[in-house]
This record gives sequence, C-alpha cells and structure tokens, in this order.
Amino acid sequence: MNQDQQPDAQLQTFRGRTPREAIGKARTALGRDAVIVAQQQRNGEVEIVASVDFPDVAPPTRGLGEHVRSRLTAAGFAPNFCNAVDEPYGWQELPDLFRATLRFASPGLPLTGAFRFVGAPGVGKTTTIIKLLAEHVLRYGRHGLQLISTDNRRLAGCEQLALAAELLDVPYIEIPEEGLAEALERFRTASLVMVDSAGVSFGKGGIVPAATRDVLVTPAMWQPGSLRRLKTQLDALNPVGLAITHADQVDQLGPCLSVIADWRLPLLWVSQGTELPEDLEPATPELLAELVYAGIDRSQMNTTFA
Ligand SMILES: Nc1nc2c(ncn2[C@@H]2O[C@H](COP(=O)(O)OP(=O)(O)OP(=O)(O)O)[C@@H](O)[C@H]2O)c(=O)[nH]1
Ligand SMILES: [Mg+2]
Repeated sequence: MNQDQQPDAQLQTFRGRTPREAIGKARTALGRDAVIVAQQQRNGEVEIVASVDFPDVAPPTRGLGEHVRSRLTAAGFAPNFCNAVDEPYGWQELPDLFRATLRFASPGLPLTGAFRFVGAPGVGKTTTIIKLLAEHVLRYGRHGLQLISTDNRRLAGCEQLALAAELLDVPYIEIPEEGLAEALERFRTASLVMVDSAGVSFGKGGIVPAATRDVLVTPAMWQPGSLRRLKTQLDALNPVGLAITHADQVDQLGPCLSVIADWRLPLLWVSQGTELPEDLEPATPELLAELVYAGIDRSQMNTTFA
C-alpha cells in the first residue's frame, strides 16, 4: 500500500451557522488535510462530515507524494512544477515547498534607488506604486522621494498618479519614455524614484531599458501562455522581480506560480485588493501558502455547497 493512503478514513461531524463556519471548525480540528465528504442542513444549521483520509507524513521516497501532488494539481499547479519538487513535502509544509521552488527577496527588497513598474495595460502598475509610496511615506516620510510617469501619451494616463502625488505631497513629473534617462540623471540624488510606465500590449513593442530596477507586474488570473508571451515581449529588460496583483480574484494561484517558478525571478509583492496601502504585502512563502489553502477551501466550498 502506498504510504499516502490509509485504510480507514477518520470521519467527524461539524456544525455551524454557515458553511464557512462549519468548514472552519473542521479545519481547526482536523487540519488542512480535512476533506468535506458530506453536507446537509439540520435544524437551521449546516452540518458537514469531514474526513482526514491522508496522513500528513511524507513518503520516504524523493519527490512529491500523490496526496500533495493531487492537491497542487487542484490548485492549478502545472505538472512541470510538481515534477521539479524533489523533496517529499507534506501538505502542511507548503511554505517550505514554495521556499524550495520559488524565489523571494528575503527579508524584503529595500526601496532605494530608481524602480520602474512594467507590465500589460490595466494589471495594477499604478495602484502598486501608489500603495508602496503611501506605505513608504507613512513609515519614513516623504523626504528624498520622486515620482515619474512616462504614461503621458494616453488620455488621462497620468491622472491617477498625479492625484496620488498631490495627496501624498510627493514631487511628480510626467515625461515621454524617451526623456527617462535624462530625468533619472536629474534625480540621481533622490533616495527613491518610482517610475510608472504605460501598459505594454501584445505585439505592440516593448519598453526601452533604463537605469532602473524594473518590477514586472503580473495579475494572478492570467493564463500561463499570456504571461510567457508578455515576458518574451519584455525580453530586453532584466527585471529585479515581480509583483502579483489581483490575487483576491482567483481561487487557483497555481498557473501563475508555476510560470514564475520557471522564470526564477524573485517574488516581491502580492496585491489582494484596491485598498491603500494594506492590500499590498511583501511576498513570503507563508503568505502564498495561505492563499493556496484559502483558494482550495473556497473551491471546495463552492463544489460542496453549490
Ligand atoms: N481586485 C483588485 N483590483 C486591483 C488590484 N490591483 C489593482 N486593481 C484595480 O485594477 C484596476 C487597474 O489598476 P491600475 O493600477 O490602474 O493598472 P495599470 O497597470 O496602472 O493600468 P494602465 O495604466 O491602464 O496600464 C484599478 O481599478 C485598480 O483599482 C488587486 O490586487 N485586486
Ligand atoms: Mg497606470
């Protein structure tokens, strides 16, 4: 018998006013490996039967056991990602698995020098800059900051950043992309320069390399092929890392993380909403694991209580 399997499932019943409450109780009692096997309404409450039919011990062989592999697959991770893991991590060891497969800027990338945020239109470049800037101003004040937008061709392309600069009282200029080198030279003594760029559409050319640390902004819901295509289009750049945005809008982070694992680029930030600045967090293995667990919980709940 495979060590990933047990002859007897451990069945327990949990009740709550809502499915979320009942599943929460099951998770607290049985851990992350709890699987919902039945549900019903009883006396105005939701009753679920949950089982732990997988032990959380890893098989003695190298590589992932079937249990973890099938859960990663359910979370959208690609076969290549699963095959590249050569240690037998248990499901509760997802942070360690991510530490081994993804790169992180530990203990966080210091925001000094010139950063430029690049990516497709509407992925969250400007929002990410504003969140980082707001956090920076709250923590360290506004001294030595400079904001630049090179998104000056589009109607109202600069407006959001200009308004944020005004509210946060941070110096701001709008320039064409061709003027960036000169502007960076002009602000070389600033402690932090944040550059917002126009979105790069498929097949419409890339972005000219500059003396900036470029951050690739990628939405969590993009398909792997689209992510790869955009990265190829921005091949001339050498990004220092990635910000994943719209993580609140997906149940499956696997497709996006599988591609990012291939790139070996550090994950810098994860954005989970539009609130400033609290919806942006430094990317950590623990945060990603929480998001994957929560996504599986949500999709399990949707399936069970649909
Ligand atoms: N739900 C959600 N919305 C987000 C997130 N990040 C950004 N947004 C929203 O996505 C929309 C586009 O964000 P922008 O920051 O303007 O994106 P952009 O990349 O600067 O867009 P362009 O300048 O048009 O290329 C806005 O409505 C943001 O509020 C996120 O993490 N979650
Ligand atoms: Mg923008």
